[in-house]
Amino acid sequence: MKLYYSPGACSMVVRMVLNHVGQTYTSVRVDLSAGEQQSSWFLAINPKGKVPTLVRDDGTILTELGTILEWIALQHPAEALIPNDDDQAIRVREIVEYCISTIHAFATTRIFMPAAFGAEADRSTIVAEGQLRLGRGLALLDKRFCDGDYFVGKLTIADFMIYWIALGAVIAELDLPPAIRRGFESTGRLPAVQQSLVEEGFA
Ligand SMILES: N[C@@H](CCC(=O)N[C@@H](CS)C(=O)NCC(=O)O)C(=O)O
Repeated sequence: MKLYYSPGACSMVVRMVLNHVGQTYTSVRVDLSAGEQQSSWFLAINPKGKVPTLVRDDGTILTELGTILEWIALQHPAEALIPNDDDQAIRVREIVEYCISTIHAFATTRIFMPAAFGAEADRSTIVAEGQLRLGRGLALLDKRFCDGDYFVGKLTIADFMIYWIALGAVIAELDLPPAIRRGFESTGRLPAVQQSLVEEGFA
């Protein structure tokens, strides 16, 4: 299995989950800041020009973060990273989707890749809007978080996703609301997360 990634990008969520389930894989860095995602060699692998991109052992390619996370979880049913309970499972999917298509797409991307949202001259306004949206997203997640360490009360793919969103908030020097902080600390203690931070140059 091969993961195309960029350090600290949303591909890190895939790395954390692969490490957690003990999947062996190699990883290939795509330099987003140099625009390598638009290079012909990478577009030949993923015409969308995005990481994460996962090449499975049979050579077929998976794209879209939520889909990749779900596929890894389905390959490792014993880990129950998508709960067996249907209602919990659908809540996990709902939260992963919200993190990707609302918080990541419109908040963290504004903060960390502001050029995608406008001119250099507007950078501070774009980043401020991203911070506002990230704060709102985290507050919404915080209200729905279980009393325990994990979003639905046990570890699922949603926790790795929320960890990555919260890591972005910490890097952006935003305060984490209380339940999100609790989850960030619990998920952050997992060996797979620690290993991923080292592998992506954060520790
Ligand atoms: N819809 C995609 C979005 C992935 C995405 O936005 N990836 C970012 C890194 S976090 C990326 O590759 N950006 C490069 C670009 O947009 O040029 C998914 O869910 O996988």
